[in-house]
Amino acid sequence: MFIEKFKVDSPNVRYVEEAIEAVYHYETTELVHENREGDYHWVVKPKTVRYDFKTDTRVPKLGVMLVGWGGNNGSTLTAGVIANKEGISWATKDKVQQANYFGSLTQASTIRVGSFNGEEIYAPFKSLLPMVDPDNIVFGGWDISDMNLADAMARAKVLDLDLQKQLRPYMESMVPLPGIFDPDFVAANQGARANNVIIGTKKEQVQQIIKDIREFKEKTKVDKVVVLWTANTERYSNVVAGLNDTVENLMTSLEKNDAEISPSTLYGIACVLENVPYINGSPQNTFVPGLIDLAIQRNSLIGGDDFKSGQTKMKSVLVDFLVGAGIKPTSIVSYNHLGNNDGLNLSAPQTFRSKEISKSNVVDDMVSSNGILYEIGEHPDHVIVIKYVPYVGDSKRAMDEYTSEIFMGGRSTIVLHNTCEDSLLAAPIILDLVLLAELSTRIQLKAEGQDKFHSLHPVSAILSYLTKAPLVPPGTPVVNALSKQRAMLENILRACIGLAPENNMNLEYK
Ligand code: NAI
Ligand code: DG6
Repeated sequence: MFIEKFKVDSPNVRYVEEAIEAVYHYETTELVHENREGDYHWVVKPKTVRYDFKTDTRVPKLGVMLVGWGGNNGSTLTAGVIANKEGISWATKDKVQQANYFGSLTQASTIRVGSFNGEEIYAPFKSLLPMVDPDNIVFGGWDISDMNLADAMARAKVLDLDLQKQLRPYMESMVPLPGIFDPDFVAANQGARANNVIIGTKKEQVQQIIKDIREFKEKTKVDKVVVLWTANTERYSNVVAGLNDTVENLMTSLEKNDAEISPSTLYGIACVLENVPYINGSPQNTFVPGLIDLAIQRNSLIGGDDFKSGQTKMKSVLVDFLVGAGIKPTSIVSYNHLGNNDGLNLSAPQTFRSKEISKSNVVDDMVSSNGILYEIGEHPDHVIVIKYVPYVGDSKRAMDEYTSEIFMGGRSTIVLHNTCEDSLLAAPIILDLVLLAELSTRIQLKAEGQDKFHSLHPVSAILSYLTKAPLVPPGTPVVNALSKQRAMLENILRACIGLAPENNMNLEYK
C-alpha cells in the first residue's frame, strides 16, 4: 500500500517551529585486536552512540546554476522540469505521454515505513523530510556556447518533437552566461562551440563567477543557490606540491594565473568562497587537495564526482550481487558507443582517461570486501572502451561482459546490452543531486559528548548513490555498492526523524 505522507509519533522526536528535532541511538561496532594469552584475537564490541539531529524545515526558494547549461543534460533537465511543472503531455508514435520524473530517487522512488494489518506500507522518498519542490526551482547557469535553451534542446535531439514545440516558448529567453573556457583541458574539437567565454586572468574569471552568482540571486530572488558542473569532461589536472596541494598554494597559484588550474576548479573556488554548494557531475579531478581543504575550512558543501547513470549503476549492483553471493568476478569488460557532444569530447585520449578512471574504480570496495574470493591486491581484469559513433546521437549503447569463477572451477559469463538516451538518465540524477545537497545543508547533528550542533561534513558523502567516484572526506571509506549507498542516504534521513534504519528483519512475523 502507498501513502503520500506520514508523521512520526515518538518521545524521541519533536516537530517544533521551523525544525524537526530527533534523538537517535546509533548502533555500531568497535573492533579491537587483543592479545589474549599470547594469541591475537579480533574482538567486536557492539556500541550505542546517542546522536541529536536538528533539521531546518524551512524549504528555500532554490536557484540551480548549471555549468554547461546548454548541453544535452542541462537542456534536458530544464525542459523536463518545465514540462512537469506545466503538466505538459505530448504525442509519441505510441501514446500520449505525460511528463514524469522516472529515474529520480527523490521524486519517483519510495521508502518502506512499516506494515499495517500485515501489509507493507510505502511512502515517497521525498516525504522523509521537507525538500524543495522541483516546480519551485529557478534555473540559470553558464555555457561556452551562447545558444538559447530552446535551440540547445533542439541541438541535443533528445526529446520528442511535439514536446519540444510546446517547450520552446518557455525556453527561448533562457540564455547561458559566458563560461570559463580553457581549450587545454578539453578535446580540441570543443573549440568550435566556444563563442561565449569570460576573458581575463583566472582570478578575474573567479571574480566574474562570484558576481554572476550574486546577480542571479538578486534577480531571481532565490534564497539559496546550488551550482553543478555538467559541462565537458576535462582532462585531469596535475596535482603538484606548491601548485594546488594546499589552500595557500592554490590561492597563490590563482594570483599567479597558473595555467594548470582547470575551469572546473575555478568555478569550485568561486562557489566555496561564496559558500554555495558545488557538485561535479564529470569525472575529472576538479577537487584538488587545496580546493577540498578550502571547502572544509569554509564549511561549504562540495560533492562529486561523475554522475552514476547507467552502465556503472548496473555494475555497482551486479558485482555487489556476485561477490555477495560468493561468486568471483574475474573479468569485466565495458563498451560504450555514443554520438553526442559528450562522446565527441571523450574521443580525445586525455578526456577519455578521466572517464576511464572513474568507470574502473567502481568495484574496488566490493572486491576488497571478500578475502575468501580474492587475495590481497588481486583484482578482476577491468577494461573500459568508449567510441564516438555520431549516428546514434544521445542514444548510448552500453555492452558489458562479466566473467566469473563459480563452483568447482566452472565459469559463468553474463552479457548485458543497454540502449538508452544518456541525458534522460542523467537529468533526474542532477535533480536529485541539487535537491539532496540543499537538504543536507539544513541538517545539523551532534554526537554524545559534543556540546554543539554541527552540519554534516562539507565533503558530501551522502550523495554517493548518485556518483561513480564518490568524493568523501579525507580518510573515510569510499562505498560504491549501490544498495549500501542508498541505505546510507535513506537511513541518515530516517535518523533525522528518529526512525531506525530499515533492517528488513520482519521479526514480528517470525
Ligand atoms: P554536452 O557536451 O552536451 O554538454 C556540455 C556543455 O558544457 C556544452 O554545452 C558545452 O558547450 C558546455 N561547456 C563546456 N565547457 C564549459 C565550461 N568550461 N564552462 C561552461 N560551459 C562549458 O555533454 P552532456 O551530455 O550534457 O554531459 C555533460 C557532462 O556530464 C559530461 O562531462 C559527461 O561526461 C557527464 N556525464 C554525463 C552522463 C550522462 O549520462 N549523460 C553521466 C555521467 C557523466
Ligand atoms: C560514455 O561513456 C559517455 C559517458 O559520459 C557516460 O555516458 C556516462 O559516464 C555514464 O556512464 P555510466 O557508466 O554511469 O552509464
